[in-house]
Amino acid sequence: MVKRISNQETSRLLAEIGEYLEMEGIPFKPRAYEKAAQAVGELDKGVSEIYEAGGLKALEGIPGIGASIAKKIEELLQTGRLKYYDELKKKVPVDLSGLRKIEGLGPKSIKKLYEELGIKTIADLEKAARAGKIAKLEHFGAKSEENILKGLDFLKKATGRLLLGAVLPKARLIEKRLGELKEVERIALAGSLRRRKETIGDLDVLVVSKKPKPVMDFFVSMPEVVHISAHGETKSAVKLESGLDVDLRVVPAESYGAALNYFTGSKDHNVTLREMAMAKGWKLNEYGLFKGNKQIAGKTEEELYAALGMDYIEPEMRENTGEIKAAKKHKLPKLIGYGDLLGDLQIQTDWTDGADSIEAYAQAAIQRRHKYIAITDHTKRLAMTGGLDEKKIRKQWAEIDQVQKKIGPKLKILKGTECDILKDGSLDLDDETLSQLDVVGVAVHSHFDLPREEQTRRIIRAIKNPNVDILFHPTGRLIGKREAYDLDMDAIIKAAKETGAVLEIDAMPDRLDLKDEYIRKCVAAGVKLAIDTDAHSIPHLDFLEYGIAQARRGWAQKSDVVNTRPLEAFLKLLKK
Ligand code: DGT
Ligand code: CA
Ligand code: CA
Ligand code: ZN
Repeated sequence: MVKRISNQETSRLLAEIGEYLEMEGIPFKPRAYEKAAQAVGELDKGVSEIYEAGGLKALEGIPGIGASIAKKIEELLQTGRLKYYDELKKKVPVDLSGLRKIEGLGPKSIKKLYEELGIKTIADLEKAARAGKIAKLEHFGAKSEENILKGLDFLKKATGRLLLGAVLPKARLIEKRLGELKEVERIALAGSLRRRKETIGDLDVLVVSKKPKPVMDFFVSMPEVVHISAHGETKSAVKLESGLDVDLRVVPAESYGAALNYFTGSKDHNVTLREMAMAKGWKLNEYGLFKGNKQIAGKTEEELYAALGMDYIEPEMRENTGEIKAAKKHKLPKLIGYGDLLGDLQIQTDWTDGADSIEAYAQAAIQRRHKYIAITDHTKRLAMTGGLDEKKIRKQWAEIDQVQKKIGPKLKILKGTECDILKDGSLDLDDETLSQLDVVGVAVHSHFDLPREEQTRRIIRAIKNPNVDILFHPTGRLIGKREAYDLDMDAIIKAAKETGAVLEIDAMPDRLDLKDEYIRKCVAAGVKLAIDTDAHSIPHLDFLEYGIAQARRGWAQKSDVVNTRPLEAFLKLLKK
């Protein structure tokens, strides 16, 4: 009997093993477990199903999982336990996944805090930090204590919302499953997910059905449901093991558009629409648009917007930030489309902290119909990633040329870098080297806490370098983990305009940096944008979608984004 252990749980155990091994100071192995954890987390099938169908061999066949880790997963699936994990955990019995949520608190610090102060949980950590005990520890100090307190504050504010990138794949799975039921006539994912907000409070699903009972019964008995909070004929609500709450509502076919509009939101957008209807003497609610008792629109959203005298508004724009006015005047931008990108411009390979080789990325990019990719490994200051220096990057160029020759003209592999911006705004590679690259990206990875003016000056100095093309993850935020560094974004955008530097929309689900508000400022200022994935492994190449969603939330059009252009035109847009 194979135990039903979820991918999420498996992935968490593997990740924790990696972290325990890191505490012990064991080389290489932690990285293998980390990679395996990530691989399992990104599977679209269940590990238990994979194992059931193909045994140990099938587990070994998962990219990123070697023979010995496959055996561990097998033990877990057969016995429901993992002895190796239990033994490691006995030595440092802490709530590792909880403590790891504090930005900057790595496995080694966690071990030390346990050994010195007996800290096992977030609550213990907070108590010790508030009592000033951490500041007194060797290798910690007042600064670390302050950072821990900041991290604790952040965690409190951030709980309860999940990243779009964590929710969307699960939402689509539910949509597919429910959509296959014969009783379901139509299905739609609504709410903040449909607006592609960067974090999701709960998932709202709508269904049109004449026989809702079997649909609801199926919904509440899905395997990942851990709690049923409502189970009715028109509304059910469940909690999934990922922590995601899902509401399912059954609506009548003639109200589908009105219901979809209502439950897509945002609430502020709805309120403004309803006021417009009222001003005409009509009534708008989730059942339709009504003149007296007569429904005049509501079967589709298009019909609803038309009846209210405006153009259709894409869900990503429905935040009541001017879109309704623009729709009335027929002045909405035509947003960049989900299929409009021709290449990816930020990829880390196994030359530094990426998991895959240049060739493997190239093949994967061809499969995804990209026309070009830029290889952008880290530079030497980021020593823990094995960052490249002037000599080593030239060796990489030779490999790129070799792979290019092998794969032919289907895909152009551009030579790039994610060059570190040093504390004073100078760069981590010499100009001679930078000038020979196709795509120079620059990024801040250190000194996050400089005063606003100094940080702004630092970044502006970097993008003024004539060799620099793109500023990567411009504000450095990690959603739910770390605030953006203190920056004058208006000044950065102005400098980008003056120098022709491109600003990145980093599609990594926990970055989505720039955020929508800044994207709109760039669009208004005529600063060009790049959307790329910041891939550290091949599955990350699929994150482009999140970057495009963010661009659409920032009202960006195809022409605002450099990598919608064919190669030649794209290269011409860069500074050099
Ligand atoms: P979330 O779940 O926090 O990420 O954000 P939403 O936008 O999905 O919000 P949610 O789930 O509370 O409600 C789904 C939609 O239902 C929301 O976008 C608009 C609509 N809605 C909810 N409450 C109200 C309300 O009081 N008035 C109006 N007009 N619409 C509402
Ligand atoms: Ca919601
Ligand atoms: Ca909801
Ligand atoms: Zn990296």
